Amino acid sequence: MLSFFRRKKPQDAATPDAPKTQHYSAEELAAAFPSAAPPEQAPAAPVAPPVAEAPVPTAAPEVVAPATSAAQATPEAPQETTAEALPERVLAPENFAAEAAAAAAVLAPLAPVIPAQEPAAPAADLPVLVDAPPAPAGKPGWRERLRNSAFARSFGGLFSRNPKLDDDLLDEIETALLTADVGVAATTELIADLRKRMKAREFIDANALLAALRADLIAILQPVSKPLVIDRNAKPFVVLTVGVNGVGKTTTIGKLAKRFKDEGHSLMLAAGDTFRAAAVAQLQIWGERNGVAVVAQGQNADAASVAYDALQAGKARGTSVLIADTAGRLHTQSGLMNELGKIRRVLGKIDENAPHEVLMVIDGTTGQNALSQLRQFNAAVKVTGLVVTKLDGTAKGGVVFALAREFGIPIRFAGIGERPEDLRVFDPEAFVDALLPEALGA
Ligand SMILES: Nc1nc2c(ncn2[C@@H]2O[C@H](COP(=O)(O)OP(=O)(O)OP(=O)(O)O)[C@@H](O)[C@H]2O)c(=O)[nH]1
Ligand SMILES: [Mg+2]
Repeated sequence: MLSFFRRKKPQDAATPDAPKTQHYSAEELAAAFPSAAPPEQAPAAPVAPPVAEAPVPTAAPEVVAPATSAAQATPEAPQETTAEALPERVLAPENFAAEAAAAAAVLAPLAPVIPAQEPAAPAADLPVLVDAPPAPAGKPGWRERLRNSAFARSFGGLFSRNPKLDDDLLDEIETALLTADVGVAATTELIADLRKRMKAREFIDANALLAALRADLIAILQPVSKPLVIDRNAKPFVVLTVGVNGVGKTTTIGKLAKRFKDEGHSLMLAAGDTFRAAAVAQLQIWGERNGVAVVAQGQNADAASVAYDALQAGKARGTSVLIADTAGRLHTQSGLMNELGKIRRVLGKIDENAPHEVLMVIDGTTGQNALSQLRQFNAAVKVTGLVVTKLDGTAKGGVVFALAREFGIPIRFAGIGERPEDLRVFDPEAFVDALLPEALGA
């Protein structure tokens, strides 16, 4: 079975305002990532005068096709790929070369096509295949992946140490919630509710109190449990991904691409992280794996221009979903935050409803800082949905409750591992069940 991708960790990420200009040759890339063939360049389109309304018509995008034989092209028969169907090596749909040529033709009038850049990426930036199975479906998968969370660990021996219904038990629960990053406001409310009900003798034992806490936690998350619905009339439905460095934006795009393809959507990706050549290469590899066209202009291109070109191409082709990547940026850097506003405005010139979803990716290990991240991104670009990643491993998990309570922004997906199948539609019951199993009170 094929699977997925690990790369540098957030703490390794360079500061977003420092230009990242490291280049690698195709040979270095091939050595670092043997299963990914270098992307083919779409046929060069003729040079045409720039279009007046194009926001920043610098260089035309290249639509990068996965390495697939043009002779095998069957344009009208998109191939569905599932994880089970994927062989060990990179796959692409048979019709890809024809699709890429069609996209190149659409993009031709926009501006000159720049020569193909060799995918230049440090090995650490590329998704690496690792041999690990996806988490099982449903609640068992969530339990398996979240069992090491700080939340689950702080509650581990709590009920066996405090089997009696008393203030000590409540104090311990309060400390555990705060330690797990649930936040002061939500914790205070939860404890006040439990205390009131305990005094009213509503609980016959500690187990009953645990059941009430689980229900209260689920109730905090229910209002934000609103799955992302693709409007099939949008053509394309534009998803703009944003977030600070290294949170999992590009990986999430790769996982979403597989999900949307499996659901029968036609897709296009826009390589809007133009800070690093490696970021473009990383997205291209995800594109190859999923057989999805990637619109790119290479490193240092204007991100808004890439997004604009991609949306124009997607519209012309009748693509159903366009997902745009952006460079990671610190929420405290106002210049970079303003750039996101520009991307949003430029997309709106083509489709006033675009982007239809501004998906902010948040690293579940971040803790309370996630709140100020979301506050700033929301102010800059109006976030409409969240993805909380890296909830597997040692994430505290509690910040999800704090985010839900303070912002009420829908949590669309949760990342509970690195395989495409490990991006789960957010499920409050499965999440709370994994953090705080019923059996703890037994
Ligand atoms: N364990 C785990 N790792 C994840 C998850 N999502 C992403 N990652 C890892 O997080 C690392 C960073 O992921 P990227 O997708 O490159 O992050 P990014 O936000 O695009 O990073 P920049 O473009 O540098 O801002 C990679 O090693 C991913 O494999 C997840 O849900 N669980
Ligand atoms: Mg990225």
